[in-house]
Amino acid sequence: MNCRVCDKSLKSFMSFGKQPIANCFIDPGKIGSEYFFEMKVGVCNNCGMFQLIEQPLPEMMFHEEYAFFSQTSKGMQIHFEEFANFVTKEYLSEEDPFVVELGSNDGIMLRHFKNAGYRHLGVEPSDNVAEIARKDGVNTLTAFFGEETANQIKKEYGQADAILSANVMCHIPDINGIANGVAALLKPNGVLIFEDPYLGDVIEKTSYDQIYDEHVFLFSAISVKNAFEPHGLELIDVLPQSTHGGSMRYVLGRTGANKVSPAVSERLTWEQNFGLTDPENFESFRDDCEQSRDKLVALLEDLKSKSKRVVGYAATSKSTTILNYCDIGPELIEYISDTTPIKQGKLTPGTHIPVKAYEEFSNNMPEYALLFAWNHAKEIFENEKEFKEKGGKWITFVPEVGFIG
Ligand code: JHZ
Ligand code: ZN
Repeated sequence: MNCRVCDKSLKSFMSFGKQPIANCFIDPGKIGSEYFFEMKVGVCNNCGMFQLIEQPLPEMMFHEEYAFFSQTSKGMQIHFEEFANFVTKEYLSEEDPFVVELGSNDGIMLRHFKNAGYRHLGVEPSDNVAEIARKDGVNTLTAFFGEETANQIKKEYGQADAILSANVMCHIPDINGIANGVAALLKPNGVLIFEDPYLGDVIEKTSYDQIYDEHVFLFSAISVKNAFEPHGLELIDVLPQSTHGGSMRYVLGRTGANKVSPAVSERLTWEQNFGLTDPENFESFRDDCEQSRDKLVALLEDLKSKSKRVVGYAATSKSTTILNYCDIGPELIEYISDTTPIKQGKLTPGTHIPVKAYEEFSNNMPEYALLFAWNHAKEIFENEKEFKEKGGKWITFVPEVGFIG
């Protein structure tokens, strides 16, 4: 296997075992037809990119039945309004700007540009979520983004002032194709701004559930700089975000066209000192993952031996890695409640725990709830005061396995 970015040889430092498609919730009648792949990960010795060794084909993950809708969380709605304001204030000073978003999902961010009257275009491969955006008046093209799409957009709309993406860039294996597309589509003074879960947070918090089929990469400032520099794109700012358990927003422009914020060199130095891209340090990350897994299974088995009722809260994409790596099924977790209708009545990928509507949880509260959406803990604890008042206990596994809230 060679690195997807720089083509140098790549070694795996650990495997999370057989994993299914993280968002492929299955009909109870269709057990037996699931696709699995061995989820091994590695870090490139040359460019520092953390990546999956094997990733299922994009069409298997993103299609007209994609189960993740960005608007399900209030916190994320607020976050994307702030993101849009940040872009407008800092980077849209030219007249009649054109904003493009890659992987615009249901239009959670672009609608703010639409509302402000800006020319905009979303590029989204999953047609069901794209349709929601279109119904909302957000101009959306159903397509995967690459050099070809970039050139089509340029022909039809002209070059872009800002190309944005949130929790999308780390999903796309052909990062060089994306970078070429961006280089073709961006105005001379345009910017590429994207954010994704940050490798530094994943390592520090042992939040290994950020690793699943869709996340082919986990970025750091070092690896982003190395990936985009050969395409004439320079890292000009980095801004840490609290979303998804710790993310990083990267701002890039054409090389030499912008002032580079001191935050860039500060972050690069921090990552170097931390050893964020040193393959040796991943041996200890592997040990941390194994310990976390063993503790979580021990805790759930202990509760089971005491005949306690344990349910899961939120059938997140991340939970697929936890459940399959830890081999946790319906014998340890009665069901998982989730607010997304398309997931309800189905079974979790690979481990077949029933997914039920939120009302199942609120109408008959369990003694323990395993918080799979730990990244939304603040919002959830505020909404679930009654669960605590009734003596309910939250279980988490980030940054440590134990009880919280
Ligand atoms: P949440 C998604 O990951 C998918 P996920 C994607 N691949 C990605 O990169 C990241 O986002 C960034 C449910 N829920 O946001 C709704 C409740 O039931 O952690 C959703 O099914 N009750 C694009 O899936 C799921 O959680 C609640 O109160 O790990 C979303 O989980 C809340 C807040 C959520 O993302
Ligand atoms: Zn590499």
